[in-house]
Amino acid sequence: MLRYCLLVLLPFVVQASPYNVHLDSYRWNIVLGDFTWFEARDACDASGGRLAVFDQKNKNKAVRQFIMATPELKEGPGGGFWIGCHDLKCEGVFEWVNGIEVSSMWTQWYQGPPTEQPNNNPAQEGGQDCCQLWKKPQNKPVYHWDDEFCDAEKGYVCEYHHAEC
Ligand SMILES: [Ca+2]
Ligand SMILES: [Ca+2]
Repeated sequence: MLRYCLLVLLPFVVQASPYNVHLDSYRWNIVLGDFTWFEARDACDASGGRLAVFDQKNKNKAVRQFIMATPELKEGPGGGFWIGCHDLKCEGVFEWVNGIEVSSMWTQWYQGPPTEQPNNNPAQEGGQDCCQLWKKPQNKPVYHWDDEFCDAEKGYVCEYHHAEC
């Protein structure tokens, strides 16, 4: 019977990333690999979560510190990790995937909001519209936020929220 159950369940066992961060009723799963922002968003949605929404300092800090303390993540591909914000709807107006405007909450952009950075020129073809925790500065990265080309390939951070009972 046990063998039968295992055989039935086997196709449903998915490879989960071992990099998990817990804080209060939140869990974040950090995935290494080469994914566009859209692929990352869809993967998080399909697994019952969403790309990370770091609208509070303590949530952001827990994940950043975990990445900074984990060599495999620091050496991962893509120079950063996708998180759940973008300015795809309106250039320069970033919003989280839950629809909240980024500038209305706590923020931690790398060296100021992207609109003040020269590499966010909206006239540039396919401007930078998707958010990452950026591996900057290279020698001692702090993983603050940056806008990046959405079709760049890197890992990502999924967020799961469990209702407390
Ligand atoms: Ca943009
Ligand atoms: Ca940028």
